[in-house]
Amino acid sequence: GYDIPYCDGRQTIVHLFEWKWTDIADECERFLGPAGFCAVQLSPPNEHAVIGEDGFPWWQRYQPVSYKLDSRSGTREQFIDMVQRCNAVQVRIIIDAVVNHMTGLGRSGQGSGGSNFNGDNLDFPGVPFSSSDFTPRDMCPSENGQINNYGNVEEVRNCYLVGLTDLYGASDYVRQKVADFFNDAIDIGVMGFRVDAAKHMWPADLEAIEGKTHDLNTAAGFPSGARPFFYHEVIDQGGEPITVDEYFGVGRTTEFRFCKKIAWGINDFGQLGSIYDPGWGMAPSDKALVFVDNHDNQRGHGGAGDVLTYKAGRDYTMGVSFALAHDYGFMRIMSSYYFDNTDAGPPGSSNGGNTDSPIINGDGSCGGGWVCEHRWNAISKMVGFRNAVAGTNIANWYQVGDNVAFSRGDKGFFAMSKYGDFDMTLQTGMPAGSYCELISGCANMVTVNGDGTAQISIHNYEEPVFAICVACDG
Ligand code: ARE
Ligand code: CA
Repeated sequence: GYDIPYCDGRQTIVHLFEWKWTDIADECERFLGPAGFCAVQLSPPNEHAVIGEDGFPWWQRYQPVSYKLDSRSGTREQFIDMVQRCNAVQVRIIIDAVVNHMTGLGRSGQGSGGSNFNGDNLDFPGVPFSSSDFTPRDMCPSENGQINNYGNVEEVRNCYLVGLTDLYGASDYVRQKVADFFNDAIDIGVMGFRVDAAKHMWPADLEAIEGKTHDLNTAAGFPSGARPFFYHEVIDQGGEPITVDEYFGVGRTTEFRFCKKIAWGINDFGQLGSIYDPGWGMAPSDKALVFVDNHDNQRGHGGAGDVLTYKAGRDYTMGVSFALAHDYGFMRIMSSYYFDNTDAGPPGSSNGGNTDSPIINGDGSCGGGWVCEHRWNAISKMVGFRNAVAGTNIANWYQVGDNVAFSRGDKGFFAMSKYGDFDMTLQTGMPAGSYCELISGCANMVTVNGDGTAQISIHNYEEPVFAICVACDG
């Protein structure tokens, strides 16, 4: 199926939002591989509009001009080199695939790869797409051709999302062009795709496109017959007719309710016990792609509200650590750049639309405007924890007031204390032995007794998190 990542047991994707390909290749080798990451989600790698009048915003990359691999993040050659270098250290590449639409109306000129285009004329010679490749106007029931009412399924899927020229996914030609784009990436060695705005595409069209895709490239280390990994951006928080389960046949879906659940749970630990809430329509674990925040909701775009971000540093550390310790869904970590202006592009971009490389400080943190949440001590250690406990369920649940703890089968034990002040003997479910507490870098050694109990201590206000596991010592 399309819901299985091929990562040799590695359990976490990191979204390196707006990073350049050359920097991602370096990051795979110097950090992501050794830290045990499964994959990197890229910003859209294909040719996009260049929107200088708005200061080269991040969202120009969600306005495709062609499927040439030539974007703000780099050239085709740089893309190929990145895929190869990341694959070589077991870190896979996932593309953010924007295939519901092309640029907005009113946009024209030259894209990031030099192709001409004219949105108003539905003319994208770089593909090429022309007017017959866009959803016929009479199929969109809204008066102005835009999506105004999320309660009308035809409108959501056949009209223009914020003025973006809507591709006609029922057309064989369009399906083939999109599949060609996917296959080009697959043949280079890419593992999977985040399908942008999948709510606005008919599941049958996605099924047809995915059905045309190649198996993953065995020369890149994938098993023979492996299908690409797909997760679909479907913002379903209840209350709309389009629901995530419509997409389970074509892969996983983004689970936006998880963001809220984590934010509410960190606010009130009493709510941490029901993070996965099937009664609210949340996707089952093997269909859910989960995250604490994403590039939209961290800045008030799609699905915002009640979301933790890097701006709430301590709460964010707790939220991501808890999410990584939990057994629900396949996890993606957000890696951001600092922003105040919600339109602002990456560091360096206001100056001509290019991107500065992150600076890696001596202590492993990032500079140069990059937040690098994935390098935060507790978060990166918990990525290792999640790998070590994969396949186990939550057990030995304990939650009293502002403290929570649980085991993952008999393979690991996690605890968190909101104000960094906790001392208690708890059942860990783990074999007797001496364990390195991961977050402290083994400064705290923990003894699990013959009956599975251990003294659990947290005395760290900034990183009030505790984790031990069988297969992650050292
Ligand atoms: C930009 C300008 C617009 C302009 C347009 C066309 O901001 O003013 O009209 O260009 O010229 C991103 C940005 C947009 C940006 C777009 C294209 O967020 O601001 O528009 O790029 O440059 C809905 C969709 C969901 C979508 C969110 C943002 O369902 O798919 O809106 N998310 C993805 C990406 C975005 C990206 C796009 C789609 C487009 O992750 O980064 O947009 O490729 C309720 C509904 C949700 C709805 C939400 C917000 O919660 O349930 O379905 O999300 O409201 O409307
Ligand atoms: Ca559509």
